[in-house]
Amino acid sequence: MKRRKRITTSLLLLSILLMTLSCKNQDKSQELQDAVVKVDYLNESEADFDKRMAWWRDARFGMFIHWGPYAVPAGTHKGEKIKGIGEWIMERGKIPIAEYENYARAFNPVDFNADAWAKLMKDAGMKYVVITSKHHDGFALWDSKVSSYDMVDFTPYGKDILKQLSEACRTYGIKFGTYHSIMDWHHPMAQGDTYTGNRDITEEDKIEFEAYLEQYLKPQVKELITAYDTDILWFDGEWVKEFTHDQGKALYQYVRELKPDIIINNRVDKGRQGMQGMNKEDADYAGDFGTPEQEILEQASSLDWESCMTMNDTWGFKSYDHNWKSTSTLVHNLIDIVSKGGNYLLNVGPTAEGLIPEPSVTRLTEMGSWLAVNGEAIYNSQRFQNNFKQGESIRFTKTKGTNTLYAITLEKPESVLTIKHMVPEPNSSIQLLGHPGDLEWDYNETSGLSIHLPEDLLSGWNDTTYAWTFKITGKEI
Ligand code: JFZ
Repeated sequence: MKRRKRITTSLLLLSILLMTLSCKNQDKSQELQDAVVKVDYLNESEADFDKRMAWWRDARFGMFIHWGPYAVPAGTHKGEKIKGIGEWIMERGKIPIAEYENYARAFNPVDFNADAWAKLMKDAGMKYVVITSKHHDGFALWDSKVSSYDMVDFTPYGKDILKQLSEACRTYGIKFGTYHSIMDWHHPMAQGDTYTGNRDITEEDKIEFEAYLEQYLKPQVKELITAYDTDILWFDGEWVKEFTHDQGKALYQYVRELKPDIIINNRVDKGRQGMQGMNKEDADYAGDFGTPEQEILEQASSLDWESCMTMNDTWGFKSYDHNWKSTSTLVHNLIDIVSKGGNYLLNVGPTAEGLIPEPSVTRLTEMGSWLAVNGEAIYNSQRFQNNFKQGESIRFTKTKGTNTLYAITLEKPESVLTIKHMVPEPNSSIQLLGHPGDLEWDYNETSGLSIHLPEDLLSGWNDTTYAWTFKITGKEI
């Protein structure tokens, strides 16, 4: 009896031991499996991050496109001019969903020509594009399988915009990105039908919103990646109360799992600091670059950032907004941004017919002409470590990993241009880009570098000069 008990006990102990062992092994193999498929994209090494961001950092200049059914009313609803930015007309004009849908039903951009748009980007010297796949109004510009509120199923036009544009962009060597709104004024589970911006939300709202993220937003985002291979996901509308920091991090992880080398802006997560939201230093905050809106950082930043800006006062087309910035201002903005280490995402708002407004085309073409001559100071460049500028009218850049330096003057210089913050190599030649021949120069420690500009050269400065780029071999100080 005793012995029996002992055997039973030993057997029991043995089986427990075996069970724990096999359990342990199962844990191990599960752990291994997780390690293979589950990469923690929120804690990426700096080397991996640099590699992924490389093309974007070199690109410097991109086109933002705000386009959707809001181009149809173009700022006027029922004969009334609606205040504010054009793509917000549904909210600002308190237009009910069913009534707004009529604008979508009338959206028929027969003049849309993807090739012409991509060619314009190329001619403007732009290297990438970010187009509204879905803005806050919830309308999809592509043939979505999880929604019929889209370009193909809902409009008389019936063709897929993102398909045409992504293909044309690839033909012209333009990287293709998509703006996607988390807030949705059309989807009932995102409380679109009751959206007011400020109302209190209930537990039920939160549960519904979570379901909207899982069943609608994520599947749509997946389509953007699998069907159009989008290179950038530019999220927005993350400020709605239903959306949480944890959901933001999960969305970032989800997108990276679908396309590991994709680039995602910081509006994917909640908690962006104001317009600038330069939170990358915070490891708990998802997003690859900051997105100051309608402004340029005051100082240079070592974080990645992109200024998005309109050319007039609206993102989406408004027929009566004629407040266009001059080409000179736009070129100066680009130079200022690049000297501080950022990118410029410049917006166009096409018409309901599918045309990019003529004032935008003119300015972009003029910027392209300036870049065709001066682009080597912009693309593939790096900011100066110490001083990005001298006074208000001189900016510096340098070609990555070289001793090629650029001083860009935003105003017509005097006959002697004095430059501090750099020491030329004794045998450096100095040129003004776009002009043949070398310029005379001298250098001493107290007064710095003096470049002598002949009178015939100076008299060549006119209204369409915008800025002059001087190329120097040397080092920054
Ligand atoms: C958002 C959109 O609401 C707007 O329609 C447009 O698409 C723009 C590019 O982005 O607008 C914002 C986003 C962020 C702030 C303000 C407006 N912000 O940080 O204060």
